[in-house]
Amino acid sequence: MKGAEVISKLSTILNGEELIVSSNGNVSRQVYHLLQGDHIYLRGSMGLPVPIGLGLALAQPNRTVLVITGDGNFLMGLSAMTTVAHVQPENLKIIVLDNEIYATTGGQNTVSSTIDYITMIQGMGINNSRSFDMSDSDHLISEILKDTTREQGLNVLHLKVEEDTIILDNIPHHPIDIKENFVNRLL
Ligand SMILES: Cc1ncc(C[n+]2csc(CCOP(=O)(O)OP(=O)(O)O)c2C)c(N)n1
Ligand SMILES: [Mg+2]
Repeated sequence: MKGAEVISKLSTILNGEELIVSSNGNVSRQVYHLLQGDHIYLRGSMGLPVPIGLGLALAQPNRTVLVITGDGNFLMGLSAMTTVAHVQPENLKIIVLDNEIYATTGGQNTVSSTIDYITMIQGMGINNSRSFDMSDSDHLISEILKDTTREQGLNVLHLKVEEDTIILDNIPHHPIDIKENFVNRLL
């Protein structure tokens, strides 16, 4: 299963009220096309989906904040996970789509293949984290995604996914317009 297929499944599970922060590159482009809505689609700013998701979750405690991030982005912003673990925002859910590469920029390897994500995340103090290898099996993806997005409390879902072969074009909106549309949604 590829990251795009996971995101496509999410479209049948989310209720439309969630505030989504998607990582720059192909992931935000996939979220833009497959989930739609006035969400935060990062462009250029690699490593920031978790820090932005953390701030948003604290500022909007009554909304579910869903971070959808590639592995390269997650690892680049890893230090923010220590703050997430410390603060434990109840309304924050993080999905890591781990294809073990920087797919957007040509498929260079990330260091994901040698990282035990769950040990690392638990070591920070986040108990509610799960990992599934979707690269050779679909497992029960709908159930897994329902659990992650609807369960009470902070949780992190790490999914090994197959390499995306289709790299989408840039989102046809300026970052300022993306931000304004998102902010208007909160008013
Ligand atoms: C600081 C910084 N370094 C590099 C880039 C170029 N860049 C854009 S997307 C991307 C890859 C992101 O990888 P990942 O989060 O794993 O997503 P994938 O492309 O695999 O879907 C890179 C290296 C950037 N935008 N900013
Ligand atoms: Mg990746």
